[in-house]
Amino acid sequence: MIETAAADLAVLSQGLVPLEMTQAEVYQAVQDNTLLNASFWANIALAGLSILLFVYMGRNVEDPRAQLIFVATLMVPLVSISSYTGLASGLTISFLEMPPGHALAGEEVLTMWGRYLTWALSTPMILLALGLLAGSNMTKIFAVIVTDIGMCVTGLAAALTTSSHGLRWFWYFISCTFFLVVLYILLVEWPKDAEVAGTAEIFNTLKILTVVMWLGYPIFWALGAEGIAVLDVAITSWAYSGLDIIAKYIFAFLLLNWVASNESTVAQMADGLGAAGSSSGAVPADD
Ligand code: RET
Repeated sequence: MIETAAADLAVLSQGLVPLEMTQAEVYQAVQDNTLLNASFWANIALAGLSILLFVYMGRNVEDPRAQLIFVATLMVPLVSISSYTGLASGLTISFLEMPPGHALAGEEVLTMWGRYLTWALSTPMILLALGLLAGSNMTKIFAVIVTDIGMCVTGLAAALTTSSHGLRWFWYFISCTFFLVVLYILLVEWPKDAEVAGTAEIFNTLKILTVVMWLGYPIFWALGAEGIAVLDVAITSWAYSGLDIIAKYIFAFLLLNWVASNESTVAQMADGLGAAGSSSGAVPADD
């Protein structure tokens, strides 16, 4: 207590402003940046509309597997509305001083760390829905979800590291390695499963949409204020918000629309959910 007060006094006596901003000050900074604020509110509105639409679309779905796809997909706009409310209120934004070597070294950069945190909740739901659609076995669903969470959490670490510029990029590299595993399952494993399950056509459409959109996130991270800073904070935020609109709401609409009109296909799908090691769903022989 006394030490903290002494440290505060030392800071003030040197004429320095303490780095920490109050939540109200961060909120004011967001309010003052109309373009940035709009990138949050556009998504709050779209997430709200998506929730209502998806609940309506799923009202008659009865098959448990189709229902699970609906529940997982519905979680995406639910997490999104919370995520963007956290950003719009300043709760999940911090101003961080960039380390030496960074393009904005010594400056305080607005960091939307809440995005990376909430991706760790929304992206596993997208992957669960896709894995169920492909008729994946449990092992692949588990593997893709844990590596995806690893990607988001290490991406969060990259954004929050202020001690060393090199370590920011090392975290980024680790996150990209996790991402490669996710891409491998999406591009190599699940297409084969979807072929067997009879859902290849819709799966491949959603796979392309997902892979193309998801590749945009690490690119904009690298170009934005947290990376090499060629894009300003509001533009980067709009880039993420735009990707979110396609990767979440449009993706979810296409998936749920297909599931609602092909419920019987989903109900009859051969899958490996009961047998962790196989993709056929066959009961293993006991000899
Ligand atoms: C980061 C930076 C570090 C390297 C990589 C990233 C990838 C992020 C991705 C995010 C996808 C988010 C979605 C959100 C929907 O709610 C963390 C930007 C690889 C792929 C689809």
